[in-house]
Amino acid sequence: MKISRIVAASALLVATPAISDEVEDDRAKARENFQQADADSNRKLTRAEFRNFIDANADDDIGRAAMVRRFGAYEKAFERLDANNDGEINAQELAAAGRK
Ligand SMILES: [Ca+2]
Ligand SMILES: [Ca+2]
Repeated sequence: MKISRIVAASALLVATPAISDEVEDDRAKARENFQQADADSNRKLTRAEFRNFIDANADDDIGRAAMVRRFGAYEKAFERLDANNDGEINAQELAAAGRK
């Protein structure tokens, strides 16, 4: 168990820089988009704010945002991300989804 975890960690370390840079880049952009979409700056996205967030991410070609936009699946994506069902998406809920 422990060994396989070390092997996995090593595999991450030797991953090509181009790919990890890209991921890091996307994360930074997504963070920026989150802040811009969060109109009232309460660090949570309502459905309307989330829509803007997805559109901005789609423009930047981040994750599955373009697909969500193409299919108009905002509501579905929102429901899936809103883990605690409070009707808003916070940074933790987003991060948890990003790890899946
Ligand atoms: Ca907000
Ligand atoms: Ca929530």
